[in-house]
Amino acid sequence: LREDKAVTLDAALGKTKTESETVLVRGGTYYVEVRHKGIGGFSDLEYTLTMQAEMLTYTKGDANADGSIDSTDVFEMMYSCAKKAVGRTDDLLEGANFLAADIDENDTLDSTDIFYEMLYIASKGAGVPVDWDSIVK
Ligand SMILES: [Ca+2]
Ligand SMILES: [Ca+2]
Repeated sequence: LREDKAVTLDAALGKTKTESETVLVRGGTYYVEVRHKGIGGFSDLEYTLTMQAEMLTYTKGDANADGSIDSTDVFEMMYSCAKKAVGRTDDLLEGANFLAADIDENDTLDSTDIFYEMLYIASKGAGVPVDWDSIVK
């Protein structure tokens, strides 16, 4: 199991229903760990686990999802970074837009992603054959 959990949920015993928060995760294999914190545990407990998944589609680098990768995306990324840096939580890049902006796919939007974005745009503009794999190393 991965140490960094996508989501953790505490549920009460008995006929209860508990819903987790919605989490944004990349495609991959995920595991569910169910455990009881008490002594001895309750291995015969019955539970139902339901998961809902929504597939998000995006184009890497197109942070504002307007169909092109250009300076307006850089602006959106810088604006989101700057707002987050001063503790604001409103109108940050999120969901598919966040995934598109997280160029190096480390689940964080920071100046490194902005650098990669600018390098990609500059290379394209200069007519240099470029793809994300050659940018992100
Ligand atoms: Ca765009
Ligand atoms: Ca990143």
